[in-house]
Amino acid sequence: MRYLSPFLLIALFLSFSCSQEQETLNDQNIIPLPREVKSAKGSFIVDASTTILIEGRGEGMDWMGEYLADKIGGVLGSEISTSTEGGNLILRKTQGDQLEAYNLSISNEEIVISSDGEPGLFFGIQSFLQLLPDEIAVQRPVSSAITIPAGSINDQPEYGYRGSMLDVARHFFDVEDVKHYIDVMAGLKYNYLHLHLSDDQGWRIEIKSWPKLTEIGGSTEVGGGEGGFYTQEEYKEIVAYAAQRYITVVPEIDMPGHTNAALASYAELNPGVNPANGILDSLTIVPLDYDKPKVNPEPAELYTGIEVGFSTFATDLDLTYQFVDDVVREIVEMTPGPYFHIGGDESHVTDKDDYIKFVNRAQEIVQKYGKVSIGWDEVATASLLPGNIAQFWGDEDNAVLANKQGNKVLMSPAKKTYMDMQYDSTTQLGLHWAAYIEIDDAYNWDPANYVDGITAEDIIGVETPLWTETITNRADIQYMIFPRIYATAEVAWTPSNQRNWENFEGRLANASKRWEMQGINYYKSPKVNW
Ligand code: TNX
Repeated sequence: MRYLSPFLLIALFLSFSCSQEQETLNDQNIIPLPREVKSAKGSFIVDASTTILIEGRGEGMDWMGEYLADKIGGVLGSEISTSTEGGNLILRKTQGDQLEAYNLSISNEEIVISSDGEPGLFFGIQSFLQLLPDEIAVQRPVSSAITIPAGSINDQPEYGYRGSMLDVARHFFDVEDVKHYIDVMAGLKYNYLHLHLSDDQGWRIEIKSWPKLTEIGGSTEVGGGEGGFYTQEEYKEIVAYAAQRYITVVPEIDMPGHTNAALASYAELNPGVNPANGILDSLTIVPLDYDKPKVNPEPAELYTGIEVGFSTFATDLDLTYQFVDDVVREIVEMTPGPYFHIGGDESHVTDKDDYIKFVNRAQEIVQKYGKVSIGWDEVATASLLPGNIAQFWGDEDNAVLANKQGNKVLMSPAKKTYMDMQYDSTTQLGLHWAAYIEIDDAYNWDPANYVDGITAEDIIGVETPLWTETITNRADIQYMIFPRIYATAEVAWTPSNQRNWENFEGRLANASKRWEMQGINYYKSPKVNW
């Protein structure tokens, strides 16, 4: 008989005394809620003899098998093996084009997770992991035999784009923090990570042809801290870590506004001194007067405050477009996903015609390098190229404008999805210019009827951004996203006629047991019976 360590014995005892194993298969531990969960007679016992069978070839299949074996091994307290010949926990890649849909079926003899695509298999694994004991969250051995009630889950997402944005420009977060963020997203079946890589306060991605962007522009952040940036190697590491979890990175370079960090790095990108008033235009709210000759542009000063809307590129300079071309080219070379985000928000000191001219040219550059542009909803005031996306955050007219041009909308209403918004008036972190967003507010809305005239067909999906003017470390990130990132995951995945706040609230309380074990700094909303 295998030697049982005292630790494992205690763990076994605890598992009997506070067993959380389910009697029948149900959805009470699964977020986002699956389409269909059916229970059946019987159960499957996962133990050291369980073998993962990998059926069907594909780039990520072996990794996925190991990932699952690792997680299960952690709660069993013993390793389990993977095989391509035989086994009773089957990862089955099937023929077809439903790459995100999956089926999970549990009988006395076997468990089968099947999908036409690797993403679907990965999502099936996430649902399966949520059926296992909570100790899975910390890889703590709990029982040498785990009973899973028989039944089946049939599932597929409502929207193809389920994203979250992390602002690494206002405060910089290192690679490990980003990986932590990715892990949270992966568990909730998100598939796009939007990285806000530049803003007035910082430039966070190495561009080899313009090295001062990070040398100078990356040297500080809101509040005057030391800032930071990702080398190209680090960025590739983030992209690869995300890709392994079936998450596609969407890089954003915000322009022509929100560009002070670039303007501080290179004098020649500045509009220059406006002779009309003698003021450095990029630091004023005075509209530029392009008819007047520019004199001696000076670099902007680094900026560590949180006001927005004071900076702009010189939209009439050829050099500006050479710069945009270089930046887009270098980032595209490292970005396998289909999208490049050009920002375009709050360019309050760019003349309207200049703004349109700039957005049109930026889109062409992105298209030249083979990517589809996404821009904040203001870009719909320019001429969107076919297929480009407007990310709705506040102005409904802009969403409608995009729709009229035949372009799709990505839904990020600030009043529902902005995780930097405070929960209520007592929240210490965050802002509240758009709204206070309690967990039920983040849950109770429907992307398909939020904006008049924009329906499900007009939408590619939903994204929940975390802006970080007030967020300085990982604990802060956790406080703002737990639990709201769970709510938006379900808004994006589960059809709205299946969603129900009371039911979600119960599942959220169940999920919090894992956060407690992991030491996650979550917001204990009074709306939830934790
Ligand atoms: C608005 S929403 C912004 C960001 C800020 C955020 C703070 C959008 C496209 N722009 O620059 O960080 O509000 O909540």
